[in-house]
Amino acid sequence: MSIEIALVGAPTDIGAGTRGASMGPQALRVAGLAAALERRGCRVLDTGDLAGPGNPWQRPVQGYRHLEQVVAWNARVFEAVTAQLQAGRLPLMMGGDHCLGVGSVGAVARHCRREGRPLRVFWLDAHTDFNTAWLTPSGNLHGMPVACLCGFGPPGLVDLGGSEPALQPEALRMIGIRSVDAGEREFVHEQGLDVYDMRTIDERGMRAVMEAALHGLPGDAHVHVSFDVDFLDPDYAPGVGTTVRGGPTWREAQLCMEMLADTGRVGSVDIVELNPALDVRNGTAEVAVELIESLFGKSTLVRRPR
Ligand code: NNH
Ligand code: MN
Ligand code: MN
Ligand code: MN
Repeated sequence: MSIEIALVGAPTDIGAGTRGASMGPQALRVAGLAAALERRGCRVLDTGDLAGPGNPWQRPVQGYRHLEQVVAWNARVFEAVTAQLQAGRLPLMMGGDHCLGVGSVGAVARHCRREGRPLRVFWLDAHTDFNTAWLTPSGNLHGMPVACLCGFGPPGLVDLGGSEPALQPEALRMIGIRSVDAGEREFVHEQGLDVYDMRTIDERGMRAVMEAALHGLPGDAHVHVSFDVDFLDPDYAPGVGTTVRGGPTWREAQLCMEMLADTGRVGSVDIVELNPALDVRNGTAEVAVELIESLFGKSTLVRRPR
């Protein structure tokens, strides 16, 4: 039986420093996300958009901007993603900004723990998102979800799925990194995150990087792909709030997605940080959809040449 994908819209920019990611879910729909997945042979259920607090556009308080609203949104995402996993569907969370990864990955981590399945999270991003209240230069919670998932962050986010941290650093693989804040960098090293930055991709190539990141993946593993659209080079993806030059090209990103698809283990996905207010003719949303097609098995040739 074909897999059934549940699209879960989370239209908010509550954790970002630029407004507009709240329009991401609609832009992905307009770019044809559901039809693309159906072309891959998946059944698609669009569950619509979650509702949550508006963006009051306030300054950070004790290192966090909009903490209360970020907690509320993540609680809803956690609940919705959990419900789809329990129904046997593959949740695809359409953000919204990347603070929503706390709820999404948190729900997946708890589901995997219940089922006794190992989890590996691929964080495709220009940024490591490993800030804390005392390290952050901005207070924006979209720079902190990985730290929160590993147990470093405020109550309401670190304990969303229970008392122990959702993730151990060993479960994470970060690809495409090229912007890490000074204090964040020390903390990334201290916690031993497995980071494949752009220099590594330049030197070894995307293929070797993905082979290393996939190495030892258990046969029964659940793979979660958290795709921050700013992973991509801004030449291909201008429609994000925090562009960073020197990212993967369209083709490098395709290879990354194809190699993830080849595992046959992709069990949940986020598409976040898409900002239609900054996009050009919805082109970034279209690129995101093309990459998701590859993540679900689109390839040029039916059989790989030997
Ligand atoms: N590191 C910066 C911060 O914490 C920027 C984070 N922005 C992102 N992360 N888009 O993916 O403010
Ligand atoms: Mn399951
Ligand atoms: Mn991110
Ligand atoms: Mn990013």
